[in-house]
Amino acid sequence: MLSKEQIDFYHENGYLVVEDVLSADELAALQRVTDEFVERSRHISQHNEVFDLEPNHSAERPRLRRIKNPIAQNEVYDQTLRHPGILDRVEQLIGPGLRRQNTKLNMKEPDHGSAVEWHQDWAFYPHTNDDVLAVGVCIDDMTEENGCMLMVPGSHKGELYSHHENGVFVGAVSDPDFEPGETAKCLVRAGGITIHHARTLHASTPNHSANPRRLLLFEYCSLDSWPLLGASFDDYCASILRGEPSVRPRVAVAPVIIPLPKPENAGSIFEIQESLRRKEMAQH
Ligand SMILES: O=C(O)CCC(=O)C(=O)O
Repeated sequence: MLSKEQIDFYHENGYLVVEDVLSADELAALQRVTDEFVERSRHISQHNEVFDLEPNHSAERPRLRRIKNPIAQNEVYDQTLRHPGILDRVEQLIGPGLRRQNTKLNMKEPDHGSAVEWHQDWAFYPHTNDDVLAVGVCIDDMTEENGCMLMVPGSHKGELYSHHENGVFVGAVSDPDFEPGETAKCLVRAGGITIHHARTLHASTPNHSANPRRLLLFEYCSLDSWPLLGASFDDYCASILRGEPSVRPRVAVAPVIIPLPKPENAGSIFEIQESLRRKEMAQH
């Protein structure tokens, strides 16, 4: 469970790191399954509904950038989504009751791994209230060298930046004069987790180390937080992890910009951010 200090830290700063959430066996299973996906990607040469590939991916040197919707690809990922050590902690922040939104596994292969530009998840999926957050499960140690996540403390209480350029959603802060100011590095051992509020500004640099950085990301919402872009009742019910459906959305004031229209290649954040002109993190 989270301590009062950890809960206060999250509400004050909009993010939190928790070490040692998974057991050694749970971590080993995640690493094994993820290694198997990298092997499978050798047979793929183009993005598809499961794999998002780095531009220089090849059969000899597989460079997988993302496994899409991992909970549908392997039960080990689905079990991790439902891990009591994660759900108990997330419920302390936005419960009682929980629902999932998207899931994804971002990979940064050694000496490569694409940057993720500054963005707020809220820009991708606005809801009726902002009791919405993402958990990053560290499959490898996350270090400064291999492209750890960077957060802007307190930014979840601030403005929503435009993620549009030339009238199209580009999935990253597009203002050419944007400066993140003070940033915090999330350094976490494998088996630990990061938690960040949907409105917190965050990014990560490429991987400059000899070690992979694989991060399994789960988006969790309170049950009374409904997606503004709509959801069928069946999908809403199927996404519930704890608690009962709530057809009475709680509507709270939060800035919203609808993430439309989407660019042509909208398969993953990496593809969406490719159209961004201002690329800050890729330079690091
Ligand atoms: O993989 C990362 O470093 C951050 C990923 C992220 O923020 C996202 O996919 O929305």
